[in-house]
Amino acid sequence: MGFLEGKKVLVTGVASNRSIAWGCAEAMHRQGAQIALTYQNDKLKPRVTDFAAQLGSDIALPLDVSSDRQIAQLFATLGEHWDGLDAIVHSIAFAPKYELEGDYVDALTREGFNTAHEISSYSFSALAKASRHMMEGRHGALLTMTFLGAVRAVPNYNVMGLAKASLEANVRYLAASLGPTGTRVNAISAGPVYTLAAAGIAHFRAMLNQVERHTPLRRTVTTEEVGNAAAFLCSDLASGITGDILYVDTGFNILGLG
Ligand code: NAD
Ligand code: 0WE
Repeated sequence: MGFLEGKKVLVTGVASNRSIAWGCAEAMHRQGAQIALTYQNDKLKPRVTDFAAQLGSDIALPLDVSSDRQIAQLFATLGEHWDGLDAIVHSIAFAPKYELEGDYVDALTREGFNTAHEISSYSFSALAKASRHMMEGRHGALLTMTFLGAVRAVPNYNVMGLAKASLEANVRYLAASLGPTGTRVNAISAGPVYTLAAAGIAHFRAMLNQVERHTPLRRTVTTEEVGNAAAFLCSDLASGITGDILYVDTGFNILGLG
């Protein structure tokens, strides 16, 4: 029997079979969780509906986090399927592409800054707020995905690094706020993975190669490994852990020179 048996989990951010969110959904399903997925737009709807079916679920619902109406509607519709919710995986980030190329100060714009923060950080607290009534008093868990660029200046990550720093602070403030209602809030800081979000980034392959050469485990992390850690953090095995950032990055973050 899995350690998420009987838990109802909402997983956002599946766009392909390489998505970190898909690694999370599969791992949590393996541990016995019931899964609901969301899709960002109509183009992704058939694909995500099929992904849900692969996990024995018929719940695939629209969610563009830039829309307050869609956020409210998501939990209204989910409430028609489920009487409560045990966990949410937030695996969503976006900045305009021009922000992720070249020098930070050169690339920076007010609009790029605002979009990165709204889609990548505000959305996590917006989901926490809108789902509160469904999660209260059931040892619930919220989980989001962050990156080392939140705490180090990583070339080209630029304003996304600021948005991830905000997201990590969000984890701590949400943990303090929701802890008394029994809900835990954590993040996984994943090492670089070749997903759709990474495919558009200049020199991403070179960065993966560099990580492989230097990181303690001498390889990059897999979405299955991130998923297994996500399953743990959303389970009662992690009942004493909240407000934390867990590095699942083959050890890269511990390195100094060389
Ligand atoms: P991905 O492209 O598979 O997933 C990104 C998801 O964000 C997509 O499903 C997309 O639909 C969704 N999204 C973007 N804007 C949205 C919006 N307005 N409303 C709703 N959904 C929206 O890429 P991924 O690498 O799996 O990214 C998932 C998370 O993991 C992100 O938060 C990313 O920052 C984080 N992360 C990625 C890496 C990496 O190297 N790939 C490393 C560490 C952390
Ligand atoms: O968080 C991310 C990437 C998130 C992302 C990706 C895109 C590509 C397409 C946000 N917005 C966009 N906008 C687009 O138009 N990662 C952790 C992966 C990533 O992205 C990098 C990285 C790493 C790692 C960008 C530069 C340097 C390193």
